[in-house]
Amino acid sequence: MSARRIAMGAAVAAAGLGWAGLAFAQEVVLRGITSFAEKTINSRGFEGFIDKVNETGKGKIRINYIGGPKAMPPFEVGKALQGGVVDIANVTGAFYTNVFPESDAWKLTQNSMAELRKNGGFDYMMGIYKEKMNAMMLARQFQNTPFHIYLTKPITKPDLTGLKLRITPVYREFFSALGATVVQTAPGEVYTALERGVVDGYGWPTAGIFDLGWHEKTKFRVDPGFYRAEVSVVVNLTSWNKLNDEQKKIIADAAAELENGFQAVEAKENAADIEKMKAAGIQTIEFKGADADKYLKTAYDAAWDGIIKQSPVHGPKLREFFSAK
Ligand code: 173
Repeated sequence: MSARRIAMGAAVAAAGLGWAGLAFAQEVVLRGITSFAEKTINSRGFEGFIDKVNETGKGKIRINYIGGPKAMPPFEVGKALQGGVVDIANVTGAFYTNVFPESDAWKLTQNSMAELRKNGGFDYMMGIYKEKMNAMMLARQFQNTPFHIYLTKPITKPDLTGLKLRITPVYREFFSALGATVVQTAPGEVYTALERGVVDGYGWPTAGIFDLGWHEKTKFRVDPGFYRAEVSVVVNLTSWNKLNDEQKKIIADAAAELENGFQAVEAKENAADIEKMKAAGIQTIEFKGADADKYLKTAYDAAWDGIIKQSPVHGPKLREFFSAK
């Protein structure tokens, strides 16, 4: 509860619960955080969602936007959400495998979120969210954007032997299977790692490197892309359950609008960044035929093997729900 709410509550009590005061005191304030730099592509959807909630929720519900990685390290957001230190977060599953390892499986979905919400896959995953994080996913933004390997040195085949790459859990098993040495960092450390030559490249989705200045240090993008990036709005269940139906609806409506509307945004952003990379002289290394097949098969097999090893009961179920039929 914010200091202002406590103060208002006290004022309302002193005034003998006047109607206007009571209505004002009922405004609930949720603490919101993003695990990506503010105003960059991975945060903009969430920032629009907050604006929408605060506009339609006036006097009823408000999200207090605390900010991004300057306020909280990205790999701590899941724990903060689990413990109710924050109520609502913009985050990707790879950043909270320290809470439960299955969170990273979203990257392996080959069915749309609309399909997963129908076929039971979403509900199955929400059971794990509830049990292990006391949380629920409200909206997935990215769902048709692959990741790529970005490099400072060229390669000619799907073999990363001798290269040191920056990773998150998204890329660990795959890059390791291709022979790379890997080093995990938050996005905020990638620029310096490239600048100092500590890494020869990194994993990242199709869009976003210009937001972070990484294009200055990047010479190659490897195609095809692999997996599907996931960035979502996740809410603490205790905080959610305290809301009344009207407050829940304001949030749920804004979330549905975000999830359904984001596919047009990501398509446009991805196309724009591919053009910008060309213009910036970033060359494409494209695997074709058997090399491309091997590359993608290694990507999915290595990642599923990793998840199933860590989660022998849920892993195979998720693979069934998430894989293309
Ligand atoms: O590379 C990353 O930091 C990462 O895991 C990620 C996941 C989703 C969107 C953007 C980056």
